[in-house]
Amino acid sequence: MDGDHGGSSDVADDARRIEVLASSFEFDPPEIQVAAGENIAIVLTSTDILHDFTIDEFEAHVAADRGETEVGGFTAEEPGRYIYYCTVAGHREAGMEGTLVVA
Ligand SMILES: [Cu+2]
Repeated sequence: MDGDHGGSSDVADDARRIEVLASSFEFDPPEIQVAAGENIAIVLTSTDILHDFTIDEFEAHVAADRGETEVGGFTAEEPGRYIYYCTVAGHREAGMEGTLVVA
């Protein structure tokens, strides 16, 4: 665990793994599409400093320090468009956001 940025949200056994790269200050990909009700595992790799991937509505959270890869899960229950972002101080403000599309 990485101190302030805490543990990862639980990952379901059948989750679909989606690889995400985090760097200052963007996510690759900037948009992720999933099906409503689908179990997702975000496989987050940081290319530089500590970053995380957070979706408030689904309590999704995973943090990765430089060069690390960590996994965190969520289930997107409701169709819609949601924001994923990095909670490290100043990162979201610097543009570190992406869009989760649940269809
Ligand atoms: Cu960040």
